[in-house]
Amino acid sequence: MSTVARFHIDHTRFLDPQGEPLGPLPDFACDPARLVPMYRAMYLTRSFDAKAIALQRTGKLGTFASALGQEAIGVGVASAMRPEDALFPSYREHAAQLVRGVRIEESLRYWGGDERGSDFAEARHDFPNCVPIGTQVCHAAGAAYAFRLRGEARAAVCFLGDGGSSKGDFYEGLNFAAVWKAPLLVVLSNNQWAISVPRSAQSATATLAQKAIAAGVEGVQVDGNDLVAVHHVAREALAKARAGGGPTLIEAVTYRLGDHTTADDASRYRDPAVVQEQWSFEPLTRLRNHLVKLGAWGPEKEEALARECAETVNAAVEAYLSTPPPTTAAMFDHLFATLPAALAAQRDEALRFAPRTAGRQPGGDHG
Ligand SMILES: Cc1ncc(C[n+]2csc(CCOP(=O)(O)OP(=O)(O)O)c2C)c(N)n1
Ligand SMILES: [Mg+2]
Repeated sequence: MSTVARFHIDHTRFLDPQGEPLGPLPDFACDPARLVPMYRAMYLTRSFDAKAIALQRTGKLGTFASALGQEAIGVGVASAMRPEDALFPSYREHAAQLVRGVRIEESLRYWGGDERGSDFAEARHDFPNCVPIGTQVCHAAGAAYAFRLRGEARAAVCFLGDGGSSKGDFYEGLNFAAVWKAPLLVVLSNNQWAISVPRSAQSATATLAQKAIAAGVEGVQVDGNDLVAVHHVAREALAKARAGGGPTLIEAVTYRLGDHTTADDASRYRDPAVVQEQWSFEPLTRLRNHLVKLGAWGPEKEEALARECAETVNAAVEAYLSTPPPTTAAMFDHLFATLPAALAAQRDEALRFAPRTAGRQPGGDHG
């Protein structure tokens, strides 16, 4: 008998949970001009998140999926992307979307059930939120292959969750991306939960990163609450992709500090003591402590940032709430060049009821 294949999975972490360097840091991690914008983006994401939940609770927004505790992943990865790259997000990646230039009011429109929220004014290359679990891996693999065929030095970046890594679409997308040597980065935000199903009941593998190995894709694991580590591995993976080195899977290990969505109550299936303990690993405090040690941050800057983010978010909420709701016919408008007869009939029927459904009706099923 002989061994025909071996593999290992590396785990990257630069800052410990208190923000202390564990060893030499990459150059960017000692440069406040690079780090402070990423801290600000994480803070804005968290401010937006809290406001969105409050809007849902007061009937002004539909179901919303919070990114609380996962801010370092989206910000670290999106900050490593170039404008011409393309993002394929799940429904929990507004941290990445805000860095890409998606506006808060656009995101609110989307979560308010208004599809115009996905017609981004900036970030024109980016795909809308993907609610069907895992399917975006195939979309991203196809786009990455197209970039390669056209000889463009662009990459497709796709986000999904731990639960999504049990889907066929995940393996199929990775498999083709590997065969095609497509410039694809798949970011697996392992927040330990797929709604109420814990990581241990989803996958028997020691890591989720190793699922890439079966497809011939490089798989790495990173501390998803350490922005420095996330940004570093994403930069390396994207440089490799652009240089023709093929796809990478990054498993970013984190913890979902909030409910699955506003339609969920996680206290029914999680021990609050465990959630409380996970707060000591959360990413904002970790990066802030590091910035303070660099002499780049302090209480005054923190207070100013809090005020600024509140103003930005409140202005976006105003813009969202003053947007006239979409027409009843809008849901049929962008499906087909010529609407098939069955849908045309549904459209006519919907219009007959239109007066009764006038006014803002936040909704949308994100289950
Ligand atoms: C194809 C499909 N099946 C089931 C669902 C219902 N669903 C919504 S979220 C979710 C769990 C996803 O968990 P994970 O991939 O870990 O992402 P997270 O929500 O934790 O970010 C499921 C099963 C869906 N949206 N799409
Ligand atoms: Mg999950």
